[in-house]
Amino acid sequence: VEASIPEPQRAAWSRNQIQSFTDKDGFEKEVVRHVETTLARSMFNCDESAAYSATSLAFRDRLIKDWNKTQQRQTYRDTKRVYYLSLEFLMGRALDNAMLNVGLKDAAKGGLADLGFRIEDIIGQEHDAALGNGGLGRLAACFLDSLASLNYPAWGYGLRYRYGIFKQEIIDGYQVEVPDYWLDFNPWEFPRHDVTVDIQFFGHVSKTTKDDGKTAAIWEGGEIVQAVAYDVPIPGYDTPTTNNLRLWSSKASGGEFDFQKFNNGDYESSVAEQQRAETISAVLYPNDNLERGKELRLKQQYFWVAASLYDIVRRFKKSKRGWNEFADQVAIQLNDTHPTLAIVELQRILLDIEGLEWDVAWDIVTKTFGYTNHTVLPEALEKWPVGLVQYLLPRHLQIIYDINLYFLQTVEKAFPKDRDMLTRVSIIEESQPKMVRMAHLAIVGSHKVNGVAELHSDLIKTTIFKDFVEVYGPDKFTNVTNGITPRRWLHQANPRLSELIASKCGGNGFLKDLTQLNRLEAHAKDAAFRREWAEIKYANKVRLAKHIKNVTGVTVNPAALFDVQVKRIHEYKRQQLNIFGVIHRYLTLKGMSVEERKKQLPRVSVFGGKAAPGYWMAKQIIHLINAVGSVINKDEEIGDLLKVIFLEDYNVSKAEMICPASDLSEHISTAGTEASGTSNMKFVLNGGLIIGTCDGANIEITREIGESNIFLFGNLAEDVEDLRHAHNYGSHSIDSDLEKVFGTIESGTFGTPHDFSAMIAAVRHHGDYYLVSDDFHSYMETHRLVDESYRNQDEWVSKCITSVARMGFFSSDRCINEYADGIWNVEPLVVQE
Ligand code: OAK
Repeated sequence: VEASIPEPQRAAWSRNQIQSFTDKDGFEKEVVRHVETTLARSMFNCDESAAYSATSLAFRDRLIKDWNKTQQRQTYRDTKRVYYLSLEFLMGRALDNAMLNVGLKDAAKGGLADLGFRIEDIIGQEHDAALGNGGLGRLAACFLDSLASLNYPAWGYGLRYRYGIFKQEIIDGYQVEVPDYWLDFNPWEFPRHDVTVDIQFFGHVSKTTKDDGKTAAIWEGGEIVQAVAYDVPIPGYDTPTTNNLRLWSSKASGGEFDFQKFNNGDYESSVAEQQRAETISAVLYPNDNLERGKELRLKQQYFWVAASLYDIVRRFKKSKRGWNEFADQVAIQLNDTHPTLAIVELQRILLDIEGLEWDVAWDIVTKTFGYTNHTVLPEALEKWPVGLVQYLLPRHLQIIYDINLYFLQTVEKAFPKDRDMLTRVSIIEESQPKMVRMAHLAIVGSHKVNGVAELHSDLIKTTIFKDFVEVYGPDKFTNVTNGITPRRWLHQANPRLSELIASKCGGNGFLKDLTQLNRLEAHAKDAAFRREWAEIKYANKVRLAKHIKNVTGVTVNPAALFDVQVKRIHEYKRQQLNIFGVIHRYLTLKGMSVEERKKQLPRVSVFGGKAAPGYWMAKQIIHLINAVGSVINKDEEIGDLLKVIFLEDYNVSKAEMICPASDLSEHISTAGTEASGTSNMKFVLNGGLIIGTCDGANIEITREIGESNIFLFGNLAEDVEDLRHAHNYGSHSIDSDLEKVFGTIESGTFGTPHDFSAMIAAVRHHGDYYLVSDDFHSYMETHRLVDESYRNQDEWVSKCITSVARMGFFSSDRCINEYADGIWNVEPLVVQE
């Protein structure tokens, strides 16, 4: 609705709107109506799937109203908006979240019970929206939740992949990838066939002389692909603000297929063209912290960025403001370098289409963008061959060269005669072939660059972006430590704990101001409270144990210590260290007398996570975990003392079940490699303790919760370089306990030793880049401390309560407020109901 429609008219419309349900009976009526009309089924054959659909539609109807009003309010008030550009949004399920955020879950629970359903079963029907790989994508989803909950006028922009991250099956201990077709029935998206953008690729650039005698570039020819908008409502918690996530889907321009070709009998090629266009948004690249440089990936990036910018500029132009106000109205955040072409695209729009002068345009561009870096791993830093960019986006390459030229001129002035400096900071890498360095382009085109935890933000300033700190000074670089949404990761995932916390924190206020958790601290020594707390943890473990039994057939004892490592499988995250540690534990148990064994603490080691399909070593790690599990889990001498479980297809909804059930979780990356980590926060918030290295956000978690509440081990980031150097150029002796582990693997205990020889060789013969051997002893010692500590349950539970009480800092609300203040300069839009 346009802002120009007179207020009385609008008020009349809203009075006449159908009222949404507000209680159980109203909800039931809506469900029946949707089953019988929308789904065209009778209530007599309404199964769980139909009940899920109808429940979702009932809540969706409610959301739509808030959503429309939010969009109207934001248009009418026309304040500055934030645009979060992310190639990944790992949303998980929407229904439970919508019910909680709207505040009518109890009504739905009662209504579904009346209709003969259990609400958990209905929630469980939903397919995860898994349009992301891991940390970066899930962070984007938490940010959307916080932006809406805090009433910021904000949009997410992404791609509507037909296939999200693959489903993982474990067959004979190996990962097998199965396509994730998730769009069968998705009530949470709204196709906007009227919101389309034509996106150009290839072609050539010519010059023309304008009326004023100046020359302008014209990008012509090539091919056009159409972007179609699909909108997903993002409800805030306990607020009517419902923001929009806009995902673009690709389609051949000019309709279904080319009728000309069809009529000429060339049916195949007309369909082929359509399919080629649709390929752009077909599949999410399944790599985490790794860039493969595929042409289709670059096409995806430009397609999404160009459609989003067109949309943003179109919205800005409606306000009839001058370009000098653009950066006061628009903040665009780049989630890593994937959307960096947006910088070039905005410069192109301002220069070639709007006719602004270069300097005027560039000033607007740099004031508009902020860039968040999410990794220091060299293999994840994006670079594109100049030739590929030239071929796909000829005009953009020219602009990149100009950006680089002007940038290098300023560097040259500040650092005269320092050729090396110019070579190092250049956006173009003078390699064979030449490459465009996207991180450099992102830094040059943004007014702020941030890392995602203190250590990480310090590291980017002293390593990969060191030269840029010299060029721009330190103020351009800042830190915003990651956070998580307590709505999903506590209230939704762990309702009983959330309720218990609310009973001591004066209600649900902590869900919007997580620092209120500190009111719990006084209760850590209260024995009755600790009992209730422990009872909830136990119940959560029973639930996970049932799931484990269902999917693996293995019985685990819920009284055992649940030791969990779930995240993408990557050598730097060191699942190999964990499984070597498990083998060591097994050997130790095997070496004990029956009497001694009886004194040991039972453990369940739970692993989960996907390996990128092309990451061979990560797949070997999965195989080893499964091979070890199948031997240990059958060993009757060991019984409950040790079980090793690999849970297949780890995803957001499984995380919601796993986090509440862990006693100990592992965040054991080589120091200096994990930018932040966010599951560390989820596990602590759910009353589990951490074993971890001094890496990423573990460091700040330690500072907040206290050193006595976390099990830290291993070498520090500052020592990593020297250790690696020593491995390669000095002597490298392997920890003797680790050698025993290797010996056991090599003896064939876990199947054909050859399968695992590369993993062992990586430590023994190839420089042990991830410092597995260096940290092994300290890791095992620390696990012994964990056992000791867990024996004293009173103390353990008070540690857990104290930790939760001190986790207030790690809310994504705090994080979003820091971005809003320090980078975007935007204010919440207060809702007057
Ligand atoms: C993925 C692709 C390219 C670059 C980085 C990533 C990524 O997922 N990085 C992760 O981002 C998270 C959110 O900031 C961090 O918590 C993780 O430590 C980091 O690995």
